[in-house]
Amino acid sequence: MATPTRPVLLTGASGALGRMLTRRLAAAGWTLRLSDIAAFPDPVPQGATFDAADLADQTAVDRIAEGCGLILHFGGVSTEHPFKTVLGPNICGLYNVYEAARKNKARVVFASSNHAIGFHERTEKLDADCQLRPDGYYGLSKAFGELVGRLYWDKHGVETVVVRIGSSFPEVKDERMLSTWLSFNDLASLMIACADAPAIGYAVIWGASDNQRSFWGADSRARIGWAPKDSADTAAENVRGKVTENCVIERYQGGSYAAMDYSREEPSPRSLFE
Ligand code: 15L
Repeated sequence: MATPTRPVLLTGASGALGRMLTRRLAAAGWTLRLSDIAAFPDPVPQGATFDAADLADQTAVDRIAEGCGLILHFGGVSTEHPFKTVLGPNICGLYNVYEAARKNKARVVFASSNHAIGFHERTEKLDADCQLRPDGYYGLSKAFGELVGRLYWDKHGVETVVVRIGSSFPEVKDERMLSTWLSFNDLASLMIACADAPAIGYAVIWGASDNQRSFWGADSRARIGWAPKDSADTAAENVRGKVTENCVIERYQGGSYAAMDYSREEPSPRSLFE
């Protein structure tokens, strides 16, 4: 593994995934520029600095990204919220991050989410070029972010790896996660592969471990040189029967996010306009 030559900006550093990546990437010898709107709760490791910034503030984003060669963009609202809450960090913030990437000729790894495609049914096996079907305002902002990445590659040559993260937690918590789980080890190794890959262009990868029950199929992982090593399969017995009684949650890949504020009459006719 080559250590990146220019500093690496990690937005969302104070979140659960940001803190985990900080520990691992700093230990790997990376020079990290950490940022978040919230204070960094851990001791800042050697080789790293922390600078608080609001992603909606373009001047602040320009400041934290200056001189960086890689931006791991994990910042912003990370669960379902009203549109107005999502708008600043996840929509304006995305634009600010990509403008900064363009100015600094930086590669971007965009932490997208399965909620960008959450209204696909669980019976479907999706390839990464499937239709975007967001399951809420948060998922909509992730779909927007994926398209910003697409635009900035086509128009400005800014490279992006979109990682459509499933469920990245220390443990598998329910039956859905047998399909969506991404281990911390696999996420960290994916970040390293994204830094190491010689040429990426625009690539979309399912952020999931090697789960037999995965909802997801083909993507660009071979181009990045990444393969997950962990699997949710070993947790199958522990979570057996951990399902809800809500038919919307259980029908769609996005699970509970699809059911939030759901006002369509159920069951919807599958044959129409699907
Ligand atoms: C996400 O995008 C969220 O950030 C995370 O908290 C989980 O809800 C995850 O999706 C999931 O779908 O399990």
